[in-house]
Amino acid sequence: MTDAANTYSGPQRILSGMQPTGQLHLGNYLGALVNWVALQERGAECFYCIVDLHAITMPHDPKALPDAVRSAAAAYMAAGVDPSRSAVFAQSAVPAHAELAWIFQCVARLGWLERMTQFKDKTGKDAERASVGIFTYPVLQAADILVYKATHVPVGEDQKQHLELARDIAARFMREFDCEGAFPLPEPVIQGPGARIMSLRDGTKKMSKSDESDASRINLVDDADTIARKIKKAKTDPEPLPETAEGLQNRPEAANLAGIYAALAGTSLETVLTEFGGKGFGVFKPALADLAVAKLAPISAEYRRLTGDPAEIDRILQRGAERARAVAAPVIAEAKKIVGFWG
Ligand code: AQP
Repeated sequence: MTDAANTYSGPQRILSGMQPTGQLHLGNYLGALVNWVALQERGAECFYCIVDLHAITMPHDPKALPDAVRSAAAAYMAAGVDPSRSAVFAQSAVPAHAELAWIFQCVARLGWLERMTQFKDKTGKDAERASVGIFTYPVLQAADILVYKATHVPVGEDQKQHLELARDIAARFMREFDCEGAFPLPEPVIQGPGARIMSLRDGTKKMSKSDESDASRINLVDDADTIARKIKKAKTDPEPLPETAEGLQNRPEAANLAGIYAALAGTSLETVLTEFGGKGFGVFKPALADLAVAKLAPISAEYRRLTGDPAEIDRILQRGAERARAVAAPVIAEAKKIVGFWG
């Protein structure tokens, strides 16, 4: 991580985004959306985009992409993002993201990107055949953040390394072009027991939209029966829940389910274990299913209502993009001037 000092003195601003690559799930909700809404409620200036430029780094269906963007926007709003307070928009509607990403590609070093674990996880042994876009993905992410001079980025634990890279890029840009204070060094906001939600089928793998098994995740649009069934079938071990968090070591599935309960209840892992320690999964799983249904049913109902009116979602996305473009315009103009572009 960069050890540069943060000399930026502009306003506090929040930026985050998700890929329109499938149904948003409990990991996206507890790891990111809950914090997005909390920051909005605290009165912060928030920019929440649907990162469709990132979505095309992997094979995708162009015909399905616009609806996937609308669906993600509806999920944000169903989870509590209020478009009259927070800008909700598609990344591709603000060209300054791609412009700044190019400048940052010329600042970031190849060796930095080679260390990114998500690239290795997503491409596996097939890295040679991966798109260049998936390799430079974290540079675009740095541009997403810094094109708004965002100071805070609410994300799940998996994005920590990318946030460190964004800080390194900002610091190097300012050093190289002698423009200290031009950009903030953005801080990740990673908090709560929901920061890392794992697959229901394998407690060592993160819950993910692209997991082939739908049983591995709880989608925000799953109905009550589906949620209860997925929790009932979730992988566990034969031991009862322990009374303290230390007892969850080397029990990834038990730790995951207890963590999900804590995050949904808005409480600590210790409190959950005080209540359920010594009890088996035959008792714990139905309690977790009831809690998950109670928390997610209103989100799912609101999502269905919102997706029933795609024209209204488009209007919201247009308004969000206008707000975003207005904030990004002077930042990209300043960055172009700093690197010496003509005009
Ligand atoms: N399992 C998770 N636990 C906690 N937070 C998570 N996030 C994702 N999965 C978990 C957080 O959700 C935000 C949006 O992620 P994304 O859609 O941009 O991409 P991702 O991190 O790659 O999510 P997926 O589900 O794994 O998508 P695919 O399968 O399309 O790659 C981020 O803040 C992330 O931390």
